[in-house]
Amino acid sequence: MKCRVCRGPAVIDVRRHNANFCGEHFLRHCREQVARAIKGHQMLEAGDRVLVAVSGGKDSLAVWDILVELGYEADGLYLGLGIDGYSPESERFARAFAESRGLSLEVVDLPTDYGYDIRGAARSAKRVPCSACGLSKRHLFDEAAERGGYDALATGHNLDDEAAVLLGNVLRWQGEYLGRQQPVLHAGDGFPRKVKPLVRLGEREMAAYCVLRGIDYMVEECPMALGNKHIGYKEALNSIEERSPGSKHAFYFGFLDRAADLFVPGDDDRSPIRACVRCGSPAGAEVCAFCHLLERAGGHLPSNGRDVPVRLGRPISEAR
Ligand code: Q46
Ligand code: ZN
Ligand code: ZN
Repeated sequence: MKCRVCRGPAVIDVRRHNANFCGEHFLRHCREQVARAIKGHQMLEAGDRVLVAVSGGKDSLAVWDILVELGYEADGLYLGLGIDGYSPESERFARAFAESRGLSLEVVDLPTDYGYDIRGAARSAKRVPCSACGLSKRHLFDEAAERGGYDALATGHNLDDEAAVLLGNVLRWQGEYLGRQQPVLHAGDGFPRKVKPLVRLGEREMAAYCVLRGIDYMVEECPMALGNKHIGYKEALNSIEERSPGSKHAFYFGFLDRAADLFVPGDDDRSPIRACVRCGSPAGAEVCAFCHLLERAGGHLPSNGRDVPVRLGRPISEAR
């Protein structure tokens, strides 16, 4: 097996591209794919300040590393979910990576800062854990990106993730979700720009990237992921990809090229956005979904010691 670029010994094959790479040229391939995604989907501009949503897993640490390599000013935010046997370990990987690279990482901890954890919130709100988790992450990452004045919020979603989510949405023709399934969502209504720079790279490539870059990451999946539908969709796509390399890429990018626009809501279909009366975040109703979850879970907004709720750092009255 020889590297496509230098004909030296290859360390990885990427069947989707019908190519093998040595370590050096594989890392270059990953950076090029990210740069191409960023340019092709107008995710970022030179000099943008980016907040990276960091979980301690391979994808979020790799995207952070690549963005820094490409010259962006990228800080991390780790959100502790309070899941025993998972959260403390993944936080250690996130912190160790940031320290080893001299990068800035903010840590927000749900139990400490907001008085709830994902299992408890799911139970009291009668939601599945991943739904309570997704809502919390969306709210808190958006909030941190706005508060920090970042140009964009980057997540580590890779091609396998996006293709699996797309399959799930297509199986049930969930138009609203399909309308939001873009590699970039533009800023507006108090929401930050959101970008997914890894959409041109698969899961296996991200694991190889981390190994070659010496990035230690949390290998174990979140225990709540076991048995969720997303994993089933990934397995189904993996078996198709095995027989027909390139299928995931064709499925996802074919959707973006030919169908995604059909599902983007027109201005008349968008619900009006106002400021949540409790936390000031953009909301479709008087109280945002996150504040409802907090209430049900018996949590609280962070306090600055004067019993004034804060948007992590600033009293809410000053935040907006
Ligand atoms: S962290 Fe959260 Fe995932 Fe765990 S509870 Fe579900 S959504 S599985 S990416
Ligand atoms: Zn090479
Ligand atoms: Zn709110």
